[in-house]
Amino acid sequence: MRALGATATLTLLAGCSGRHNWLAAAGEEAQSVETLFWVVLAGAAVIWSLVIGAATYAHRAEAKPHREREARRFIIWGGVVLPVLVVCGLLVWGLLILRHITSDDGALTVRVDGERWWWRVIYDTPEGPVTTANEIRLPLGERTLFKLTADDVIHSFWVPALGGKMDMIPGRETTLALTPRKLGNWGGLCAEFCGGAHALMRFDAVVMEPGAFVRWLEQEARPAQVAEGDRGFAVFEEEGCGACHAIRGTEAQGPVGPDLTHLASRDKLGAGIYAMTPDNMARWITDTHEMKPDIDMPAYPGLQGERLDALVSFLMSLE
Ligand code: HEC
Ligand SMILES: [Cu+2]
Repeated sequence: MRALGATATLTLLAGCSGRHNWLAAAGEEAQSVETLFWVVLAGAAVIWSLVIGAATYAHRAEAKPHREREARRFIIWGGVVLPVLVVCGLLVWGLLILRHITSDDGALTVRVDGERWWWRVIYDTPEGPVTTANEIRLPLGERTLFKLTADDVIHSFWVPALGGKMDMIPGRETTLALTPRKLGNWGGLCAEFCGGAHALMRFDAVVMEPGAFVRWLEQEARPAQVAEGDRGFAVFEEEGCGACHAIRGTEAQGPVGPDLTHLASRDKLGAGIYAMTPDNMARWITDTHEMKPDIDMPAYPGLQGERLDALVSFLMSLE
C-alpha cells in the first residue's frame, strides 16, 4: 500500500515536470495563479498547525470550566469572523485574477476553435484573418487575447506553463489572455473530456521573439507555393483530400479538417502528438486510425509506392 502511494505521488510529480509545468510559470497569468496557490498553501499550513495545536492542547490540558462569555467570543471570532474574512479575501483575489486574465484587451487577437480532436487557429490581422491549426505562436512579452469557442462538444484550452485553463463552449465565446515571459515551446492540451481521442488533443504553444513572430505570421498569411503539375498535389486532388482540407492558393478549400497551407512549418503532426517527419506523414495517411483512433479522417491503406511518396513529399514541402 505504501509502495503504491509512493508510486502514485512520484507519477503525479513527474506529470508536473517539463513543458507542462504550471508550477514553473513562464507567463504573467500563470504566475498570478501560481502565487495565489502558494499563498493558499502556506495559509492552509498555518491554519492547520493552529487547529492541530489547539486540539493537542485541549487533549493534554487539564479540563477546567470556562466562562460562558469567553467561550462564545472565541467561537465567534475564531469560528465565524476569521474564516469568513479569509474566504472572502481569497474570493476577491481570485475574482481579480479572473477579471485580468479574461479582460477583452490584447495587442493581438487569436481565435481558437475546438474541434474533435484538433484546434482550428485564426489570427486576426489588419490585413484579414490568417487560418492555421494545431500550433499557436506568441510574441514574447506581449499580451495576446484568445477568443475561444467549440464546434460541437465542450473542450478546454490549457497551456499550463502560460496561464489558466478556459472552457470552449459551442455557441459561446469565452476569452483568455496570455502574456508569455519566457521563450520556448510550451505544451498545450485539452483539459475537458471530449470523446475518443481527447487525450491526443494537444498542441504546441511556441513563444518567439516579437520580430521573428511577425516574420512567421507574414509567411503564414501567404498562399502555398505549389508548382505547376506537381505530382503529389495531383494525388492529393485525385484522392479527394481537398474535400476536407484547405490549401490556400489552390482549389482545395475543404473546411472539415485542419488547414494544410503551411503544414510542414508546424513542429508536430496530428494535433501535437507526432514529430513532423515523412515516415509519420506516410503512416498518418495509410494507418490513420492506428495513429489516432476515432478521428474523422478516412484511412487510405490502398495508397502505396510512388503515389504515396509523391503525396508525402508534397505535404512536407508545404512550409
Ligand atoms: C472526411 C474528411 C477528411 C478527408 C477526406 C481527409 N482528411 Fe485529413 N484530416 C481530417 C481531420 C478531421 C483531421 C484532424 C484529425 C485529428 O487530429 O483529430 C485530419 C488531419 C490531417 C492531417 C494532420 C494535420 C495536422 O495539423 O497535423 C494531415 C496531414 C491530413 N489530414 C492529410 C490528409 C490527406 C493527405 C488526405 C487525402 C489522402 C486527407 N487528409 C483526407 C479530415 C479529412
Ligand atoms: Cu477536447
